[in-house]
Order: sequence, then structure tokens, then C-alpha cells
Amino acid sequence: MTDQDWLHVARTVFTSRLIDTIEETELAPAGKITYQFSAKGHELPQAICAALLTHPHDAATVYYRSRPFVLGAGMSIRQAFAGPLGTIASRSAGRDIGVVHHLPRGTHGIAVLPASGDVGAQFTPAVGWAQAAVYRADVLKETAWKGACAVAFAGDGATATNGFWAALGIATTQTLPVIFCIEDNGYGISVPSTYQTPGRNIAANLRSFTNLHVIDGDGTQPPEAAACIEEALSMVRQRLKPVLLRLSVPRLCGHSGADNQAYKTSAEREFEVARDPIPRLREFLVQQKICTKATLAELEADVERQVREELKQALADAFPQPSDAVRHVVFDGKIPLRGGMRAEGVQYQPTQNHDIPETTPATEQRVNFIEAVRRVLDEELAMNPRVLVFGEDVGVKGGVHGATVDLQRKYGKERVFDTSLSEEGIIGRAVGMALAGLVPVPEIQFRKYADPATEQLNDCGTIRWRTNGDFAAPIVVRIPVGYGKRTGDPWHSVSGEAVFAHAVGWRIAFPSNARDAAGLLRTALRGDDPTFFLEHRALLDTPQGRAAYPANTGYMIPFGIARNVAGGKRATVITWGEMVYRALEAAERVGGDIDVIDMRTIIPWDKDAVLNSVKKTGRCLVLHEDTHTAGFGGEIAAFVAQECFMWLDAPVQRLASADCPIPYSPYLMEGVVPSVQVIAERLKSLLAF
Ligand SMILES: Cc1ncc(C[n+]2csc(CCOP(=O)(O)OP(=O)(O)O)c2C)c(N)n1
Repeated sequence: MTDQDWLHVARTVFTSRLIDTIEETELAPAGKITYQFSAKGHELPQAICAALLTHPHDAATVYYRSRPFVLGAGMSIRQAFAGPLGTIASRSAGRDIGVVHHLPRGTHGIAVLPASGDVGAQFTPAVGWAQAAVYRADVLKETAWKGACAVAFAGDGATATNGFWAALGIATTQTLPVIFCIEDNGYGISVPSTYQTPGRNIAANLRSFTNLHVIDGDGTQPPEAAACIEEALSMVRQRLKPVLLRLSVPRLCGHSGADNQAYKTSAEREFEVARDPIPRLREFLVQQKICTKATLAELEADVERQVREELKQALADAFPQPSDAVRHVVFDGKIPLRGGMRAEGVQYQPTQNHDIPETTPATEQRVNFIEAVRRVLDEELAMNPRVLVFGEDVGVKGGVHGATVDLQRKYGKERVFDTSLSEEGIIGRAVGMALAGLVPVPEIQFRKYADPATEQLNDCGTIRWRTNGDFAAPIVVRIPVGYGKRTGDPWHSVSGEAVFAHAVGWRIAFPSNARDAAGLLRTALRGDDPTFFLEHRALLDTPQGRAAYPANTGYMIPFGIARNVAGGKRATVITWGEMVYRALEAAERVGGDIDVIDMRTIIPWDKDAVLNSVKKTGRCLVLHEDTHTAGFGGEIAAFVAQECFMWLDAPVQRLASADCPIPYSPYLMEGVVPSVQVIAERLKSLLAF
């Protein structure tokens, strides 16, 4: 730390403290801000980190108490006020609470990655960034990335979350340059840290963790805090070990503006006040002759003047318009500053509905569905060195479904690799990698096992929106879904696309054959939105899923364009995935002349195809394998009822799996999943209405 660094630290600390005080005593009481989170007591280590994270490719993942860091990293005071005020000058333009930060490029180039309101969600994206930094430096030989690291900031409560342990496992097994900086204030809102980790000290508990460097220090003492942070940075810059850096700090405020801290004794509060880092910092600066008392007073006065000035500007800033709210939910032309395929010159193709004309592929030999997936991955890996493929058993084994067979041998362990058994880790890491400019293609082994990744998946989908289009993490998550060839069961046979359809910001492909799988997967991989790519298990290596593989490597199918798999005038069946084949058989059984529409993508879905068909036939059955209640069929049926009312000759029908898990016994499964016979019966009654 140079004198200059210390002056930067002092300015950040004083600025942050004053902003907190103004919010607490002026803006919140006046009703100008509704969410108020102070960082009082936490300022010093954060400001030191901001001063020392000088590598242009460093990144930090932060949380709601990280404003001192973000100020130190380059967020303006006006933006700091604008956040809680909810004006258009805030980084999210009023979309997010002011302390859920992001900063595409700070003072030294450091990125503050999009924070989450979910405690613990900041850890796995940090390890993803760290792994991407290593990949870009070592494999892509981008020297500018050499020595870059990631820092995840969190409170002590966050060390109890799944995300913390997922990230710790990844960082230590892969020796990633990441620092877990735990600002331990002894509480998570009102819950003491004895509930988060036994004996209340996470550093003490992790001392024997293999391949982890543990540092435990006082975050209120300037030289000690700086020494701890310098030690941590030196460890990760040399890539010796990841670091758990615990710094104890007082929380000199309520958890938020609404919290009166009645759960702390007065002795505790007095003890905390005595540990205020600001008097210690002042004393240190003068003692070390970095400032005189007079220049220090001048600095503080200057901070006050600047804060007041920028507050005035912030209070004059406009509020967003209601019509601004729905912009940047998906890629809409604004190129993200961080992440996204277009970042730093990567070839990009739009995925927007109808943007890409579907070409006729030069047809080739027929291949299994899973082989089509494997080939597209192979081709994209060959074409784009930023593509990485990973998941459980994806490496040497080639995936439990065979989608990645041979790819590790061909492209190496850095590009095609096994992960720890942590779905939160797989997705969170993918998000961090995408933000660092890579194209991650994670595999979740079965649909049910996406459950532990729910938080990361949902947060990933809203990154573009939350950051007002500044960041994007277009990952492509491949997931086998549905029942198997011979049997089902509650764990491996879930389709569950309706839950994903409800996740804002995501696209969903649900192809029914090898050709569509190839075209849609490539579109997803070259697009700029996160995509669920669902692969039906009963189609992976069966005759039904087999199709001619499109040989031209540029073959893409746009999202939101359905395919008529059978033509007819008597009724319309709208379906997708394996149900397409049951529908076709059922249509034959009732005498044919039925329009069968394979949706191919669920988000976006082809409303025009549905409209045109139902207007022609006057009868509509929506069929899917996902459970009935709140299934995606409800969405389509509601649309048809509203838009085709005048053309309908019968009520819109829905047929789906019973609201029941998929059973193991094939006999029981017959009672849950719509069989050809049940579909045919339903069609018969629809035609007879
Ligand atoms: C996943 C999740 N669960 C619960 C909450 C509600 N919540 C917000 S902050 C917080 C306490 C976090 O404490 P800690 O990590 O120690 O950070 P501190 O506030 O003390 O700095 C809780 C329970 C949340 N935001 N996210």
C-alpha cells in the first residue's frame, strides 16, 4: 500500500460513511428511499481491496453491504445515491435496489459482476470468473489475463449457504485464483454467527481444508487489514492457492434501515462502537505521516463538499418511465459491456424470433439425436476456442448419455471437463465464465437434478435486465428430460419445461429429432441469451429421434418457428418432444387429416403457427408430457381461447401427464403419461364435439 493508496482508501471510507449517514438521517426519513443498507463498520477492508485490485481483468462479486468497495472501484457518488433513489442515473436505471451492485469496468478495469439479492449466490460465479481467467491466460495465451483473480465478498451468514461450499470445493480442487473475503460482523440480520459455523469462526474451522490458504484478521486495524489483503492477493496472483480471508468487523448499523438491533445487548453495541474503523484510520494516517491533522481535516471537508454536491445532482435526476421496465429482458440489440457472445469480438448470431431463415440442410446420413448433439458440440468446439463443455461425467466418460464422447480426448481437459457434483457449482461457474467472455455449455445430468441450481439459473436469466443491458451471461444448459426408452421414475424422467418457461430471460429448445436438435443447438450456442436445451431421453438413441444430420456446419434453426409434422383440416394437435410421435400415431388411429404441430421451442413459441392451424381446423388439442396443472399447455390453450374464439368449433382441449410424479413401473406409467390410446380417444371426442 502506497501513501497514495491510503489516501484513496481514506476518501472511499469517508465517502461511504457519509452517504450512509445521509441516507439514514435524511433520505430515508423523508421517504425518498425505501430500502436502506448501511455498510458502517465494514468500510476499511473493502476500500483497501478496491485500492489493491488493480489488475485490468480482476473481478469481484459483491453483496448488499459492499458499497464501500464499489465506490472505491469507481462507482460515482451520484450513482451511489441514485441506486436507492431509484432514478435513471443508477446503474440499473431504477430496476434493482440500490445496493445490489454491478459495474462493468471500474477505475482499474476491475469488473463488479452483477450482484444478487440471494445471500450466497455470489460465490460460484466468482470461481467461474477465476477459472475463465486461468483459461484465457494459459490456454488462449492472452497475456493480459495473466495474474487476474476474482474476489467474492460476503458476510459470515453467507458461509452457511450451499453456494459457499460449492465454490470452496471448486476453487480448492482446481486451485483457482479466488479470494473468499468474509466480513464477519457476528450476525446475519439478528442471528449470531454461532448458528452459521460451529464456534463462530469460519477461518478456524477451515484451517485444515486441503489446498486452501486461510487468513484471519481484524478488519478495523488499517495495517493489519492491509497486510491480510496483500497476503491474500499475493497467494492468488501467483496461483498458489485459493484464499479464505476472514476479517472481523463491527456492524455499526441495523441490518437495514428497518432493523433496530434490539437483539444486541448495550455492552455489545458499545464494544462495536469502540471498534469503529474510522478513528483508527485517522490515527493511522497521521501517525504514518500520510496526512497531517490539518490535511486530513481538509480531505474530510472535501469529501463532504463532493458528497453534498453529487447528492444535489442525484436528487435532480429523473425517474424511469413505466415503458422502460420491460426493456433488456432478452437480447434486443444492446450489446452488453461484459459477457455475451459479442464481447471482445466473438462471432455472434442473433437468436431473435424469425431473424434467421431456416435453410435446407445438405442432407447426410441419418444419426441418432444424441450423436447430432455431440457433433454440434464437436464442431463448435473446433470453431470457437471460447466454447467450454462441462458437467458431471462429461470428461473421460463422455457423459452418462454419451453426448460428449471423445470430446475431452480431442479438445483437452481445459475445454471439456468433469465437475464436482454440485449443480449450483456447475451453473454458477458457467455464469462467471460467460461474464468473462467465454461460451460455457454445462450439462445437468437429468432434469430433476437442476433443482439445486435453481437460484443460479433464475439469477442468470435476469442479469441482462437487472443490469439494464450492461451484462449478459448467455450460457447454454443441456438437460436430458422425460421418461426413458423402457421405463420412467420420479428422478430421471421429469420434463418440467413449464417451470423453466416461467424463468425470466431464458429461451427453451425442446427438439424432437436429430436435425432439429442440431439446428437449434447451434442457434443457441451462437445466440446471446441463456438457453435451456432439453433432450428427451426416449429420443436420444431411438429410431424416432434419428434424422439426417445437416452437414453444413452453419446450419441453424431459428427459435420460435414450429414445424408441421402432419397436415390436416379436421383438428390441430400442438405438442413437442417425444409426444410428437404419440400424437402422430394417435392422429393416424383416428383416420388422419390432423394438423400436428411440433413446437420445437417453448420460449419463444410460435403463436403464428398455432393461430394459422387452429383457424383452419377449428379444433385444438394441446398435448404435453409435463404435468397438467400450470403446464405450458395452459398458456397455449388460453392464447387459443382468446385469439381463435370465433374460429373454434369445440372447446380447446389439454392433455398432459397427471399431476403425479412419473412412476417406475411401466404399468403405473401408463396411468400417468398420455398414451397413444388416450390421445386417440381425446382426439375422437374433440372431433365428435
Ligand atoms: C438466500 C437468501 N436467504 C435469505 C435472505 C434474507 N437475508 C438477507 S441478508 C441476510 C443475513 C446475511 O448475513 P451475513 O451474510 O452475515 O451478512 P451481513 O448482513 O451481516 O453483512 C438474510 C437472512 C436472502 N437475501 N437470501
